[in-house]
Amino acid sequence: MTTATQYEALTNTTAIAYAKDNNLLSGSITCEEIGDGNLNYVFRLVNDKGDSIIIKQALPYAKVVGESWPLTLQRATIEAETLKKHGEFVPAYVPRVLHTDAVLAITVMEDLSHLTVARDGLIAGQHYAHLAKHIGEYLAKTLFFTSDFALHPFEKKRLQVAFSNPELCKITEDLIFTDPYYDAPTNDFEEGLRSSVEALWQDNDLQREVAKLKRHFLTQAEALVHGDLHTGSIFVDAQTTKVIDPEFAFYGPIGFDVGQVIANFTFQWLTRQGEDRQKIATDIATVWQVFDTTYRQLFTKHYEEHYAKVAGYLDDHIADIFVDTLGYAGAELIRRTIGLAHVKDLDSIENTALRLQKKQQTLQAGSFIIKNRRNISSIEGYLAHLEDIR
Ligand code: SR1
Ligand code: MG
Repeated sequence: MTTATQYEALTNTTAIAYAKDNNLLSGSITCEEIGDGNLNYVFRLVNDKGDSIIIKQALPYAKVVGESWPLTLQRATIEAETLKKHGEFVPAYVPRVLHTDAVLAITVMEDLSHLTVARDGLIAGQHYAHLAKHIGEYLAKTLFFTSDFALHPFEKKRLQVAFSNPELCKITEDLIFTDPYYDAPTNDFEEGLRSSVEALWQDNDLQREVAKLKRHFLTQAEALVHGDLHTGSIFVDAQTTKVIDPEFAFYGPIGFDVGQVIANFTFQWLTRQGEDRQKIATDIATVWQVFDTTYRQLFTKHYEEHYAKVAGYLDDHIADIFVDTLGYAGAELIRRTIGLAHVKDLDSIENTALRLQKKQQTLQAGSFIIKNRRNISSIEGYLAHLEDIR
């Protein structure tokens, strides 16, 4: 094994040398950089026996913007440690971490390239029978078991410090909760949306509610959240679901992860019709129902404090998570339409009039659920409101 003393960005050639030096792969190796995300390099290495690994390397800046946006390398450690921590509770739903290197900001993982990025599969019209159930279970277990309900308070606070992730949180604070709500230079929207966007900037009721969501995001250290749980962070096939990329992980509100998932399924709901749309509606309901049922079971079995048995306490807690979930889902819908980082679900619609219509609907849905989240009491109620979007 070799130990680097200073950071250096890998190339295909040095990635192969790294794998050999660290006994990660032997034989004749080929390597390809396959990363399509906003922040990192992802190298896939294959040897002559067909064995393969992934080497993910954080860059010292945000790839989506360039070297003018420096970014901490510490996020590689956060990502690897989150995969390991979440893997204690849902080993089936996260990739195995094979090796880490804090100096080079490298995480070596099992290769999941036989699976499809869920967003790409869904855009191609696929439907994955187990995806929603798996994600509901992933959410309930990772969030419950890293919360105060499952951990001794000393261990919870130790983890909260270990997973302090201020720079990546700041990106979320700006890109999700602030920039889309004023004329920020990071925003990126089509001219055809300008009047709708300016209406959001003038909507005091909306701004008032987003300010509360931001404060909640900043202050509610409930569980070790993934922090960027969109469908581009999920690999899938008919049987398997794997959640990747938790570099934005930190101790935050439970509803943030659940809301991002619901929003990203909602992009699909908005862009599909008929039976295909109905399948996504069922997925949205399943994510919430499986999360709700599993989280309740875990709470009932594992939470042992005096307040565990207080009638109504668990119901109130779940109701609070649901309200947060809707608020964060609304914020994700809006930022992915007019903020810096978009989603292919909307941007890949070729017909301009249709694309603008879907984006308007997304903004309408996001704004409505943020402002009315406390009056929507069930996931069916959420889906019924989506049906009213014109
Ligand atoms: C500068 S990073 C932009 C976005 O990409 C990541 O995947 C997160 O979603 C972040 O908000
Ligand atoms: Mg990511």
